[in-house]
Amino acid sequence: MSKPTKEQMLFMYRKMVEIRQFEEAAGTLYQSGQLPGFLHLYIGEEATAVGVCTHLEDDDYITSTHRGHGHLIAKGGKRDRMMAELFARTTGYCKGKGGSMHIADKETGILGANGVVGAGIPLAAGAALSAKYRGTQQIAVSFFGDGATNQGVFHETLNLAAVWELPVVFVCENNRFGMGTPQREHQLIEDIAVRAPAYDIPGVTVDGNDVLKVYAAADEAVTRAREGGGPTLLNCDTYRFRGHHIGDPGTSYRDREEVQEQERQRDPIRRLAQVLIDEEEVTQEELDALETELADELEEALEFAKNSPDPLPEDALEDVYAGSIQP
Ligand SMILES: Cc1ncc(C[n+]2csc(CCOP(=O)(O)OP(=O)(O)O)c2C)c(N)n1
Repeated sequence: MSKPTKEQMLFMYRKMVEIRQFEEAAGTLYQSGQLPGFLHLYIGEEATAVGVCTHLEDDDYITSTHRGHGHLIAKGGKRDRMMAELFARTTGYCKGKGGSMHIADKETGILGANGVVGAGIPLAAGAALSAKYRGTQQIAVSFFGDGATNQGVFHETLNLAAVWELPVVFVCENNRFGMGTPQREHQLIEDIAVRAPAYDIPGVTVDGNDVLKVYAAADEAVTRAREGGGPTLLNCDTYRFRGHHIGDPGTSYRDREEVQEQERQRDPIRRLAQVLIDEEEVTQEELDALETELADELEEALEFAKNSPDPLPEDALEDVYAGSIQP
């Protein structure tokens, strides 16, 4: 099993904390009425995005979901421009026109969060096909949930990506629920990796809340894709600590005790902190200092977002790709 260096582990810790802080702040801002739009929090699932994206180069691609902030930060998205997008300001990644579910940035290979469940899966395959056609070393990664694996587009894409040996990694984040529906009520399989042999590609399941396990499994999948070996389905067993969206308390379809148990036992940030302290001679004080530094940086990101201008009404006519009928 490939093991990251201490520096890589600290980098992954930093990224997971960046995501957690961003999400907690976004949740508070939304609930106090300061953010327009909608919000799906990723709290508890940070290890998946970070364990995978740590292997990616700047010019590799990712496609994301409605629960996308974690993927974007892990791939290099900046919290100030993301926060500005949530505030619908002109300095946001989409000039305030996209919001939480549509953040995209071609400079960092982020081909978009996506409000359509499963829609990022074929987009990643398309990006991988383009990389293969152009003969580059780039790969594409698609993140999606357990619910998305019931979509036809998941099956069609895995089939074609396998046939064409595309440089793509399919990363399922099985957080055990599709909205308020527990996994056992929307599919009879428990281990989603069993869907991979149907397309004759490797399927691997890991503890998605253990960033070191995700890192090791992603290493193999990314290397395989980059070296021309074709796609892998990487299934990360994780858990959503919060409701499906910001307005969902998340308690009507699961026991409060179950959530508390998951938070106690499987918090990916606390688990990595323990490893750093036990095995890498990092102190709690050093981790606290890092968190303070990142909290200060987030404060600056917030100030940047709040002080950025709103779009003007006429900006709605820019960046429109549909043709218009002139009278
Ligand atoms: C094509 C489509 N169908 C339905 C929805 C409504 N919807 C939004 S999120 C969601 C559940 C998705 O579950 P999953 O893929 O497991 O992702 P998770 O929310 O658990 O991260 C559904 C059904 C949608 N956005 N798009």
